[in-house]
Amino acid sequence: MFKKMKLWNTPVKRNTINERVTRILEQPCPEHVAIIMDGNGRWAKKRALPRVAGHHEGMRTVRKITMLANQLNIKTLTLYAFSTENWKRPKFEVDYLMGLPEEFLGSFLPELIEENVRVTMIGEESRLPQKTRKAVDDAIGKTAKNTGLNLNFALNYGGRAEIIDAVKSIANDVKNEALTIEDINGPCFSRYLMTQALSDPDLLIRTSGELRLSNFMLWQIAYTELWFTDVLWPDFSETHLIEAVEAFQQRTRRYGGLNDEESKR
Ligand code: V07
Repeated sequence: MFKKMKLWNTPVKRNTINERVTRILEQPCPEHVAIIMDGNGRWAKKRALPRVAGHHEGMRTVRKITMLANQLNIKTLTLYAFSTENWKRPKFEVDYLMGLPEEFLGSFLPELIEENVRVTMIGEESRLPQKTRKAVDDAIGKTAKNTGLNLNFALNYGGRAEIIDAVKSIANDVKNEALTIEDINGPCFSRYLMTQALSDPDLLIRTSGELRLSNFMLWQIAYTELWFTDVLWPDFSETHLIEAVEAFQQRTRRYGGLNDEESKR
C-alpha cells in the first residue's frame, strides 16, 4: 500500500518559515550539519504499520530537510542513512532499505539538479547491492559540478571502521616512505578519513530521543554542538531544523569575542 503512495505531495508551508530563515541568514550559520535520522520504526509502530512504512515516510523528510538546508546556505548536510550495524536487521528490511536510494533518486534527482545540490556519499560502497551503487554513483556523477548544498549520505558507514582504515593507510604510507611518523597529526589524520574533503560537522542532530552516537563520525564530532530531540524522523519538519539552527546560533554567540576554535585546542 505505502509503496504505491504518491511520494512528494506535501505542500511546503513557506510563509511562517520564511521570516525565521531570513533571521537565521543574518547570523553565522553552521557550515556542516549532520543528522542521525532515528525513529522511523517507532513512527510506524505507533500507527500499526510495518517498519518499512516508517523508512518510506522518513525519505519524504529527507527531501524537505534537504531543500531547507539548501535555502539556509548550509554547505554540507550529512545524513546517516545506513550504518554498518544495520546489516543485522531482518533480510526483508535490509532489502527494502537498499531500494530506497534508487526510489529516492528516481523521484527526486531532477529536483536536486535543478536546485544545484551536489550528492556525495561516505561509507563502504563495495558491499552495497549493484542497483544501489548504480543509483548513487549516477547521482554523484550527474551532480558533481553543482555548487549548492552538498548532500552527503552515510551509507554502510561506521566510524570505527573508518578510523581503522585510516590507520591502515597511514601505516602503508609510512612503510612506503610517503609519510614519516613525525608527519602524523590531527590535520594529517583527517586527510585519511572518508570525510577528507569536508569540514567537521558544526551541528549534529539526533532525532527520536536516543542519547547515543551509534558509531557516527567519531573523529569528526570532537567539537561539534549536539542537538537531541524526541521528535521521530518522519515527524521532523522544517520548524524543527530551524529550531536546532537557532539554538546553535545562540550557543555560538555565547562564546562572545573568544575565537572558539582557538579556545578549544
Ligand atoms: C533511507 C529514509 C530516511 C530515514 C532513514 C532510513 C531510511 C534516502 C536515502 C538515500 C541514500 C543515498 C542516496 C539517495 C538517497 C536513503 C537508505 C535509507 C539506505 F544517494 N533515504 N534513505 N538510503 N531512509
